[in-house]
Amino acid sequence: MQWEERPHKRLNPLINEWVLVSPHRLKRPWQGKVEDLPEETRPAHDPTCYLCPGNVRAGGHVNPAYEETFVFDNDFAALLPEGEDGEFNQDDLLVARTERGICRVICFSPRHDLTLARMDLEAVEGVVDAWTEQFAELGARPEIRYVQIFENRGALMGCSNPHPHGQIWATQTVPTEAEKEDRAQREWYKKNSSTMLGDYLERELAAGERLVCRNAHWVALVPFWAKWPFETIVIPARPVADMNQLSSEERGALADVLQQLTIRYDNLFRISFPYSMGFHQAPTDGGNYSHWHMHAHFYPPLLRSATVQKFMVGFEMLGWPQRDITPETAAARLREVSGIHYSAGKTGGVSK
Ligand code: H2U
Ligand code: ZN
Repeated sequence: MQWEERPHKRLNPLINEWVLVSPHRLKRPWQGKVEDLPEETRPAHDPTCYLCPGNVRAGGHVNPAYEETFVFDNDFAALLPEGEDGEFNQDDLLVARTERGICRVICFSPRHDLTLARMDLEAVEGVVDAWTEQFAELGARPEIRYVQIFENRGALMGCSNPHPHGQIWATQTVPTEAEKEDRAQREWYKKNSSTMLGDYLERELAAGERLVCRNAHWVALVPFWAKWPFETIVIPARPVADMNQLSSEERGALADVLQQLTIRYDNLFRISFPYSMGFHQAPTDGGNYSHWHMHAHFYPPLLRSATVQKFMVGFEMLGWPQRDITPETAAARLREVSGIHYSAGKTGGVSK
């Protein structure tokens, strides 16, 4: 079977859903294009930015003169920690439930002009440490069963501010995506006595064709079932369920692999590459989650250039997600670009 030429479906075993791959539509040569967009220049401190040190946020809060990372409760939180639990059910058709939670914002750096890809390694390590602290603190709260750490990067992803930052939403129940992954990983573990992603990683390391970058403890690759053009998954070599279980060496290595990956993303089209990324980790309700293998997903929407974006519309909304460029081709593109940020030397923010 010529899988590179024939339309086919691929299974995402983490959530038990399919993606349609149509490689024959892209027999044309690689059309990745570097456009002549002016390099966005931003000041190191923007007096109108609500995330910069010393500035005023909504509601009158003043940011401290922070020097590394800074975490605060979201002033427009989507979930609130207090309140009574309640349920509404009319004939199992009109069903509603209260959901409590905590939403926080995490500034990655005091520097308004940097991004994860442009920060030095030590600063990215600080971000990983801050994520780990937040996960531990929020996950320990009895009313919290899941901690979702994520970053929306770029206006294309609906991000409101270029200042390097992410968000954390901690919820009373496990959200849908994590729930699906929990179920699939649990079944795999019961059947095989090993984690699904551990077994998957073994195959990917042997095959090599979907790998993007790696170090002693982490591997970034385009998953076999990727639905976004340059989607990647970042997997720890050791099957750990959550950040609490990472050694300090593994945390440092996570910062390194994230830096390698985001630099490659930026170099693809020579822009600050937009994406939504986030970690999937075991629920924090104290249950047995040895079947969990934590990981990060990167979902970038760009397809062939800085201005050609993939939309999930039509058949994809109603049927299956679909892709033209194969995961193997996408991984090769990401491997081919330099591991040194294209702006290195210009911003002074890049260490390698
Ligand atoms: P985005 O990066 O996805 O735009 O999120 C930024 C968050 O910052 C958003 O959730 C919050 C918004 O509610 N925010 C504050 O908490 N305080 C502010 O003064 C402005 C924005
Ligand atoms: Zn700022």
